[in-house]
Amino acid sequence: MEKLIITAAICGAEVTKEQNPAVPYTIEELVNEAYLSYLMGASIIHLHVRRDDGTPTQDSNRFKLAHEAIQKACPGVIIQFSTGGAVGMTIEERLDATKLCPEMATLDCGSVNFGGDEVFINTENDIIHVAKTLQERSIKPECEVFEKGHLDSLLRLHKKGLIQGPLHIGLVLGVNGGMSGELRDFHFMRESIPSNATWSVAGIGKYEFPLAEAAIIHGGHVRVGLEDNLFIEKGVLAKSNAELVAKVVKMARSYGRSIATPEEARQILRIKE
Ligand code: KMH
Ligand code: ZN
Repeated sequence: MEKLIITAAICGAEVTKEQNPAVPYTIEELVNEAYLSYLMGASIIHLHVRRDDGTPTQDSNRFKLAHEAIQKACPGVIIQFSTGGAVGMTIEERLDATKLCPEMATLDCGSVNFGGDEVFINTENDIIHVAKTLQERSIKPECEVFEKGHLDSLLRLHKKGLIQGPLHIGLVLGVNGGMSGELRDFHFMRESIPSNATWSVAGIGKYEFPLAEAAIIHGGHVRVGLEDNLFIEKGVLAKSNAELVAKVVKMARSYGRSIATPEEARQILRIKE
């Protein structure tokens, strides 16, 4: 089976140090979390940034600091900027950092409730606009889908030529308000992905490791990290992102799947085509 690409989502925009002190805020903390995850086997770093007080920001100056420092600490690693940012940011604010032309960035393929009054808004015009911006800047998108309608929208827009392939799809399952991370739902999503697309799964909260295992078995790729889940096992906080990555590496080895280097990940994702 193809080697496994592990993405480390080290920070996110919603989780806080109050929930888990290992959540990185400062540039130094971000770089440290990225570096240890990379050493452990992550070939992609999914990157959000924060102000030192933890406030999420999409400011390109802040991204520049993190981007350059992570590139220096983790030679060759693929850095994937979030264009999702935090709930409530405008689409232009969310795209600000893409002017730095990172190798990858997310393309969120639909709107979803994020609990309480929070709605993560991605209108069809937003999706088309982000896709066009990424294409103009030669940035490989990871097309994030939180439920089946997002996947259908993505495939429809791809067919119309508005989202460029080769497609790499990130299933994000288990968000409160999105599709659950139950295996039945995972299989429905997986089976709906065209065979010429690559895909990865991020299970939120308790779904992180069951879905990582399912992806390993079924030939997909895996995203883990404190953005998605704060616990290494039920009731035990993860000490670092690297600890979460290490658990996936061990799991992959137990199924005979070896881990892709960043260069192998580029080939699998056809980044250089
Ligand atoms: N923080 C969420 C509102 C992405 O990175 O593109 C959006 C998110 C998705 O995390
Ligand atoms: Zn994210």
